Amino acid sequence: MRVDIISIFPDMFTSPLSYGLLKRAREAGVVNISVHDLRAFTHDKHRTVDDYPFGGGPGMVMKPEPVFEAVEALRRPESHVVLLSPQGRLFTQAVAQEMASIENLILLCGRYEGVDERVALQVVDEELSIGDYVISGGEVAALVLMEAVVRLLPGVLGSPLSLEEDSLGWGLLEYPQYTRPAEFRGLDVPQVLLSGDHAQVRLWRREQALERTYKRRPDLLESAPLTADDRQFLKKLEGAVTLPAREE
Ligand code: 6SD
Repeated sequence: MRVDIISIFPDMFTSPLSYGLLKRAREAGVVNISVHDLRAFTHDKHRTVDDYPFGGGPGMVMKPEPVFEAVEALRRPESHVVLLSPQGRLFTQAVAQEMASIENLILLCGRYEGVDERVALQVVDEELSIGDYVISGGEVAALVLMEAVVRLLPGVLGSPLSLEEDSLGWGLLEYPQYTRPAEFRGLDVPQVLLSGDHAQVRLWRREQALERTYKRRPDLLESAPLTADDRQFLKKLEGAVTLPAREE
């Protein structure tokens, strides 16, 4: 996968791309990420990337010319051009899966009050939002997207087992984790985890994941892949809940 990022703050990416999963994936050649300074695509002495909004109002707007030129310089016929913006389609794990099969991604990071609408209309294939909150630019959103997508690329995550476990638990919150010591400040690790009974451990973890999801994010249960046993356990948790039919 090749990713080209266009930003007025290219240095914001240096450190996040140099640690952990993103660093490893880049070193392994699984992903090739290049960050481009939008100002390199200006032609005036001041390297202007913004201007006043037509119609008045507060703040500045990113002017279209540098963005058009940047995308035209970087795009390949098969490139998918994404604008990070609060107006976009919500970026979820399902969208991350979609993105993971794209070969050429161009990520456009907005700043100021946003980009001239003609960019959204003409050069952008889709707008994506990482969530319903406001941040002041697309850079951090682009990094969130890359962390989520790059870990799905073949050869990035370690064992195929962890992928399998992931897909089983997909759509549920994680079960609680413990490590040594077995007792800490009077707090014990649940006995089942010390028992060595792997079937019991598996069952306990599944039920913990279900209970947490039920209590904290009941909305997730609507699309989570649930077994008959899962549904029975949830019914036991609260006799009232009715879950929609499972989709295979
Ligand atoms: C002006 C931006 C770009 C401003 C954003 C994205 C999400 N989910 N919240 N906020 C955002 C992106 C805000 O440039």
